[in-house]
Amino acid sequence: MAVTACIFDLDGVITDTAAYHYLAWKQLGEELGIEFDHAFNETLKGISRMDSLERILILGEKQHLFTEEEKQQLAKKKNEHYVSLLVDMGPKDIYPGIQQLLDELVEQHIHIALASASKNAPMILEALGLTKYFEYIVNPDDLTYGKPNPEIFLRVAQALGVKPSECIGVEDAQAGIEAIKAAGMFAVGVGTVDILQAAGADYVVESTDMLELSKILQKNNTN
Ligand code: B16
Ligand code: MG
Repeated sequence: MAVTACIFDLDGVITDTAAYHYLAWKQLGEELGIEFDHAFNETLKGISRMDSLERILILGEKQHLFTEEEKQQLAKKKNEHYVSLLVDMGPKDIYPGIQQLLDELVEQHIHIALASASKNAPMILEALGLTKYFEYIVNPDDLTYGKPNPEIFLRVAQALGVKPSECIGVEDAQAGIEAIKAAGMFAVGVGTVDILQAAGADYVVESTDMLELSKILQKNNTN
């Protein structure tokens, strides 16, 4: 099957914002008396801001202690802290191999789009100097469901006017891989092989410097 589009996740695929999300959630958790570790943080990857907050409150059995408005305020506070941690972000923070992959996709006339759950995604792409590559960026405010629902990936295919079966999705999170597969796309995982394969990834590399377009297309062909 010919590949006409490559759809990227942002956090954990293009750059390492996951570490900053962790710091900001951890601090908010401490203020609320809820402690969590890296393993719990893994379950927040790819999950929207409000859903992440809900998961943290549930962990601390405090989900019923706040009104919807108070939860919005807590999420706002976390986001302000998170954004403040991104001040020095620039092209140096692009993960290895990503710029080359984007250039190869352009050369091969394959559409490039972004399916990130992050409302900060346009600002982050701009800081990285990568906005020009992206033909379409999903606005998470326009979505009803979060990953692992396929809506975000299907929205991209629809916007680009391509068939899901002709799309490749690149993700670091379990929820993201599940979303790509539920959308009927070829899923490339970046991260721990066992975890991402169990989530349904068709091809997994341990780090972004191992992402080679020719290899991905070859794996997609033999799939
Ligand atoms: P924001 P992705 C996701 O981005 C992150 O993985 C997740 O940790 C975060 O909560 C979510 O974006 C929302 O981000 O608070 O910036 O709107 O992995 O889908 O690119
Ligand atoms: Mg991610």
